[in-house]
Amino acid sequence: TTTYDLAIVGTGSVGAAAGYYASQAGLNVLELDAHVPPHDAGSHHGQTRLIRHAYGEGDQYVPLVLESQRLWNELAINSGQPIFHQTGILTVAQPTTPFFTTLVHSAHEFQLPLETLTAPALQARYPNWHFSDQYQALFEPTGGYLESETAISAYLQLARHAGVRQEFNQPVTGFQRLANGTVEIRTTQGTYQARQVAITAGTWVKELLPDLPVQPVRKVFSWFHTTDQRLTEAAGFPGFTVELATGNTYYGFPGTDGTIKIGKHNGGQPIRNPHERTPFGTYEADDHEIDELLATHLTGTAGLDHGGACSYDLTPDENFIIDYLPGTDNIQLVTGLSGHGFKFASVLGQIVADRAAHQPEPFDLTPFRLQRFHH
Ligand code: PYC
Repeated sequence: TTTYDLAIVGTGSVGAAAGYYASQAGLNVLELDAHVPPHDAGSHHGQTRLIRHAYGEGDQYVPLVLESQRLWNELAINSGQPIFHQTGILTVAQPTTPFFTTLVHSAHEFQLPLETLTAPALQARYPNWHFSDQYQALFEPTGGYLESETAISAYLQLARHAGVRQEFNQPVTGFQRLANGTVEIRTTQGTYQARQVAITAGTWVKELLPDLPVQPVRKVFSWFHTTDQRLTEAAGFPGFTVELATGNTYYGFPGTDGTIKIGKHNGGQPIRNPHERTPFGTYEADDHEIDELLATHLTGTAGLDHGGACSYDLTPDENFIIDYLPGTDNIQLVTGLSGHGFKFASVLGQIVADRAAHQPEPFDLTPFRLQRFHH
């Protein structure tokens, strides 16, 4: 039987990128997934994901996201697909909040373009936004959004052409390290062997590694009707994140095709398995997730069109886990992306591929080690 250089367990956002970059590094790669990606059982569906460069979650993310952006642009060229839309990103919050101050700090630290707008200046530029003077806005012209499913399809197609073996609709049921270090992976349909493994199973990683400090959470997002041209991508309405004084945080995208997609970043329902991730509408609250934002701060929408259900894999500090499985040097783990990971999928895939190919590591990944939870 073949012993693969790298087997990927979970070929979603990070896995699809990892498989492609590993193939480019000359590795013999096996991609596994429980479904046929792109699909809606993970955390990559719903068409779009924001990409922000100045980063309210911490400076440690900026070198990663800048490389990620470079790789997305390269993927757009190599695939001929519209992966990235440079719409800019607007962040609205009270200027004393940690997210706001960290974002401003990261922009200074890495010399990223960032414009500050008072609440009246924000409304003058984007008349649909309404905030009192306790809020300020930050506009980052270089950010925007990614077409998430398009990007995954592009990676999978390029990987397939490069000779990567893709075994989809094949849930992984377990794995073990053999005496010689090779890893044996069992699926519902067979057994495979690989010298290195990357576990990029997203929300469902605990089905393989139940002890990880990762909490799956059901999340919904919604598309609202709009006929207001000012909310559209064509008119220059940017992607956005908003942190209200109530503590609720929202995000959204410029309108396209008569709808605008908006979600709530905090909250959601903790879940234990895929069955508990029920479709949009099964909770009363689903239809009202965005009420607060639309009632007071954003005008121009005209009722809910439809919604979707997705999931986050939250760590206790909402920072990523990028590491090796404890006690191993050939089983990589990328998980706990905590609802802000998609934008990094390209660089995380590159990191997995570099590690598997024993290439030097250009990033400081110590903030993302699993060990931080064991003090
Ligand atoms: O990281 O910008 C983000 C984001 C938006 C929605 C969920 N995460």
